[in-house]
Amino acid sequence: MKNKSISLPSASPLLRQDFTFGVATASFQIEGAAQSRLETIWDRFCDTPGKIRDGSDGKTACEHLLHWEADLRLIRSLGVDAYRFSVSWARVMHEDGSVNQQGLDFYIALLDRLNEYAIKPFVTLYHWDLPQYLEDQGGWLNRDTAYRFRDYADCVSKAFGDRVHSYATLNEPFCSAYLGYEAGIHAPGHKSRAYGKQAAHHLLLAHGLAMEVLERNAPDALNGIVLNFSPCYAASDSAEDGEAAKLADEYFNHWYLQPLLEKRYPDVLHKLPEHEHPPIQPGDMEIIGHRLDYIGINYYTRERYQESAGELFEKLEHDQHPLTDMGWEVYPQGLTDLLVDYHQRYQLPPIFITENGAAMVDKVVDGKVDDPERLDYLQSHLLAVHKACEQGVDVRGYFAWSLMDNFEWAEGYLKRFGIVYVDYDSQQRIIKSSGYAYRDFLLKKAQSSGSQHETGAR
Ligand code: IFM
Repeated sequence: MKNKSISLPSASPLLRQDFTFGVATASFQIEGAAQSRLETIWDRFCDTPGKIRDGSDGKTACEHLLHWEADLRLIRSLGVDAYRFSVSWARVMHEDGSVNQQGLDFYIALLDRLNEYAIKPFVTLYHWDLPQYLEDQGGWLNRDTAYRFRDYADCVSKAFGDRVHSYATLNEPFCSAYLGYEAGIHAPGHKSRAYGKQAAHHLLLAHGLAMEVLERNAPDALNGIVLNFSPCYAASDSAEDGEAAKLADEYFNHWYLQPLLEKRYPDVLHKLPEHEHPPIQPGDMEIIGHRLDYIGINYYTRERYQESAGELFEKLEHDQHPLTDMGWEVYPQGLTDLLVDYHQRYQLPPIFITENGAAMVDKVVDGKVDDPERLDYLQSHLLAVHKACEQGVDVRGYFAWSLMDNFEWAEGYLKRFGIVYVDYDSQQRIIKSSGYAYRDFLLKKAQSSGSQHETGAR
């Protein structure tokens, strides 16, 4: 069934006035203007032949640095409550640790304009674009990088003052550590399980150290972290496949969540040889387990696993339809399942869905982009969040990924996630039909919560 609009049951908690709806982006994926910042690991990775599918890079991207004012007007026109974006470490700090004032001023102007528009700024401090000079010193394999991150967080949060509604220390440490240091398909492109676990630990440590700083410098902001999860399902009812799915869940998901909430790594750790264990030093788990105001959850799809001879588990290909243009199964039930599961297992802080969306093949026809599959995706996943709330999960917000088409990492510009289309030749932005539907949904919500407000009804 193709939806033409977005709607939710009338008593849905998502329709409450204080439920935050937003759109999200990240620095390297949209900013461009690479000449006015330091080199990052993604610049270096893009320059390495064969790493990016279309041979592209982030030098220009959406030229957001040039068009940011129009982009903010675009965001305002969508009627969202919040805008989630990331700060480029390489744009705001020099190699010697001093501040790049010009870079910082860009973000301050952006924050001021958002506040003027009454759009809440959700700032991510690290969305994968590590300065290359730090990678040259070992990157996330080097424990010192965690302390450099703390210094960066300190400097930025002091400069931003009270302009920020919410900070996320890291976006998806799983991707930085696993894809970047273990599987080698993201920057910096290392391939070693020991490296993956070492990088993950230093990322989590960086998070904890930054939380201490944020609590001091931005006590009124909501301070937390953004994690990505793909719930793990067993390929069959067999006990062996069930065990494989459980181990995969611990390896890919709980590896990042359990240290934050319970100050320990999951039991699958003991199935790894000693040299692949994280380099935990005394006191680390206390730092990592710092109290969180919220957890951001990014959800796109689920995974299925079966037992494997000689390995902990084996992942199945996505063969259940529909699939997005990334080849990822559209499985909204997975979002409900994971929220309810984590709610039952942990003492969760409030949750924001900080990314959710789909890459689809978009075409401009007569100046318009009709994307019914993306609209269906958004509709079904909002309903999935609603169902989780009905089962007691405390979800406070939802951000569509992404505001606009952008540089999709190893896929270059081949995949389009935006609710706004970007013509990369002219840099023209065209709101897709999913973007209009999101806007209309938010408008209706604002009108009805306005009238509920007047009548005092909920
Ligand atoms: O584009 C990415 C984003 O940077 C992080 N989360 C997943 C998105 C889609 O792959």
